[in-house]
Amino acid sequence: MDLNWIPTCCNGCGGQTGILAGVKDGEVVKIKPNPENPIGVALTWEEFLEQKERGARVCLKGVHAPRQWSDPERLTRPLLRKGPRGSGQWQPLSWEEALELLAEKLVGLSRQYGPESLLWFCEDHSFIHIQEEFCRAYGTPNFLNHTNICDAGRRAGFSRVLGIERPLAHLSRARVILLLGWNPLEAVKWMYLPRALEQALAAGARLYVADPVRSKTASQGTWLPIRPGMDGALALALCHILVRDEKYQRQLVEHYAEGWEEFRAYLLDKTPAWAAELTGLSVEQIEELAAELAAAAPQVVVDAWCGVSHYSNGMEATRAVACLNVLLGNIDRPGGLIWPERFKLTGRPPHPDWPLIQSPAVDGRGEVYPFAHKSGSYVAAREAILSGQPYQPRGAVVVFQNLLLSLPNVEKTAAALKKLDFLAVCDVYLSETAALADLVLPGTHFYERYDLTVNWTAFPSLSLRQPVVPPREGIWPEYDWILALARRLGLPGFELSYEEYLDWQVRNTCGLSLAELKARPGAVYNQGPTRYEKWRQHPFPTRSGRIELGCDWQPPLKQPNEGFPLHLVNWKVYQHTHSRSQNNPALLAAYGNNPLWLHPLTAAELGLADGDRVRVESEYGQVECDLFITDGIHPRVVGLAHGFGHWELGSRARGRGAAVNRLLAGEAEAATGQAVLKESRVRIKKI
Ligand SMILES: Nc1nc2c(c(=O)[nH]1)N[C@H]1C(S)=C(S)[C@@H](COP(=O)(O)OP(=O)(O)OC[C@H]3O[C@@H](n4cnc5c(=O)[nH]c(N)nc54)[C@H](O)[C@@H]3O)O[C@H]1N2
Ligand SMILES: Nc1nc2c(c(=O)[nH]1)N[C@H]1C(S)=C(S)[C@@H](COP(=O)(O)OP(=O)(O)OC[C@H]3O[C@@H](n4cnc5c(=O)[nH]c(N)nc54)[C@H](O)[C@@H]3O)O[C@H]1N2
Ligand code: SF4
Ligand SMILES: [Mo]
Repeated sequence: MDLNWIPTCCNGCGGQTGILAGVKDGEVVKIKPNPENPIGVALTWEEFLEQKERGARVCLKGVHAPRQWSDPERLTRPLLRKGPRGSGQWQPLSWEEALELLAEKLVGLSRQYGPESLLWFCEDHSFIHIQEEFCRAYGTPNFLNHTNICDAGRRAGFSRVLGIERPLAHLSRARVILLLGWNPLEAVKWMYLPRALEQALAAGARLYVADPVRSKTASQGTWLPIRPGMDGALALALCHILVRDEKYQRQLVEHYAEGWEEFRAYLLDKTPAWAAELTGLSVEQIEELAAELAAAAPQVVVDAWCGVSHYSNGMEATRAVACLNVLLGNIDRPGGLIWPERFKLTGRPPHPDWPLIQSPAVDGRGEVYPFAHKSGSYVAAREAILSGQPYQPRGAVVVFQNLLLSLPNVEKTAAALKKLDFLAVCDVYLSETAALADLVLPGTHFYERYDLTVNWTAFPSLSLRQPVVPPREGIWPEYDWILALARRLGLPGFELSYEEYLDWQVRNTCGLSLAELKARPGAVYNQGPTRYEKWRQHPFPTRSGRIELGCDWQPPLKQPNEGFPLHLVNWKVYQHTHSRSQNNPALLAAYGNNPLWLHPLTAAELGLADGDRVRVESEYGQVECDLFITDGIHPRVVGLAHGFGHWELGSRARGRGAAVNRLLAGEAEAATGQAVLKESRVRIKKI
């Protein structure tokens, strides 16, 4: 078939993989990887140049995204609620009417309660600058984005030690790899990762994966079935052994770090026996791991993602992992943890006529949560709606977020959203969150709009998402209605069209114009080389300018008890993205339900068999699911994939599987406000 191949970036998840969209007669027929974009190729400049001839990769969700674009169940026009919230009665509106209503509501909120009574929630990549600027011009400090339900705890843990929010694991060149609560072969954050791990293994690297579940990544190496929430103990015991045996790498510790003596003292009682008791791993396993890491250092990676940071002790556990990497001497070294150099994407400079925002944010960022990410805290904002403290939020705009299924404790989220005077939601589908709105705005599919992406690679790289087809009839790109709303409200600084705005951003980021970026191969601008050991020239971006060693780890708050004797964990599956992909028929055919995983020994104890229907109960809610008996899970742990249990979104998504967030307490991690998304205890009963 004669297709027109247009370079753009996938947004099936936050990975932003470079793709070429094959378009014919206004239809996205097929997609293939874009080898000019490093995300599907390699982390470092040298490997990117060497490997792009071999092609790039996309994942299954990216391959099947055209099915979501063409889904007849997508929203195509603004909807106004009729009848009670959530009753499912809607009246279609024109965009003119919808924007008039939205403008009237926002003016009303601001006049009656002050602009800070408006909360704005959005995703963390897509057209977020313009949304943040809208909030600044309107006068609310309550701009929040989803980083704080994603990796805010991880960022804070690494940042406190290294000043670097997101060091990147150089897996391909590592000789020993220890992954804690990270499953990059399924929850593929960046499409270069699976290839990098394959390369490391082919070159003889040893892989250890600590996870209560034998994930696909764990099955490629030595699985360490750790007790949930105990990763910090493992990392600290590894530090203890390195110090005890004087096997740590000295250069960074002795010449670039603060807090060494205190940290050393802190480690004294973090013995392998102490960690074995907590983690359920053996002293021998821990000693072996330390010896392997020490022997291969500094060409080693220890990295931790959501399986560690989605706990009440997640920030401190990540901090322990960061300190361990320092002792292994791998910071910004080949085969270690790389300090990424990236382009800095900024919106326009602040507008002189925007108001000075006096009110503090409602979610305690920087105060109650001293190490909060600038994305705020959704969980704390939800608490503020429910409690009216420190002040009462009255309205919310939610763009590209499904708060009902993504936040821990579904009931609480529903109660909070129902309490608002006004809720507007912009989504591709009538999601669970949209279903509770007063006003629903149809969102674009990512084939239908622009965006700029600063890539998570070890060299500056900027890529363009561009419309490969026009928005479906009746849909406005999100940025266009945000600009139109700002103009309607008379807010200064929103005169440019979005293309002009983007042109400004591209020029200020890399010096090219938007047209020049579009014309580049793959619509990408890469600037090598990768530079290592940048700490030789530059201070670490911490307060002291040095590495700051230190940790204050405790076991997680929620331990199983008599009433709720099992841990419940959850994870992402390869075939789906969070709660957004479950109406895609091709992905449902690949993975259509999320059974509860249970170990055969525990099943025998409880008299349960594979395929049984069970009720899972926590202190906060209950769900029903089918059992999947497997020895790929720790015997004291049960687990569910995240993203299922829809009661809205679309006819194919509805009624499949269980929503794990119904079972979670809905707390925030104490230092960062990060949502605690994996720590839970339950009991199960046959029904
Ligand atoms: N297919 C797919 N890919 C994705 C996404 C997606 O939705 N779908 N989302 C993207 C996003 S936004 C992110 S942030 C990344 C996240 O990527 P990951 O962090 O890899 O994602 P998760 O599956 O949430 O968690 C990883 C592992 O932690 C384990 N785990 C749970 N509790 C514990 C524990 O106490 N200790 C340890 N050691 N492990 C534990 C889980 O069993 C799981 O295997 O994935 C990205 N990639
Ligand atoms: N229990 C538990 N909860 C978790 C996690 C977990 O591992 N366990 N993972 C957490 C993590 S890491 C993350 S990042 C968050 C993600 O949480 P969210 O950011 O809320 O992501 P989704 O759940 O996919 O919801 C996105 C919504 O946006 C809509 N949408 C998709 N594309 C577009 C678009 O282009 N335009 C518009 N306007 N709308 C669009 C979708 O239909 C969907 O309703 O979830 C967190 N929640
Ligand atoms: S990982 Fe898959 S879904 Fe996510 S951006 Fe890349 S290709 Fe798209
Ligand atoms: Mo995430």
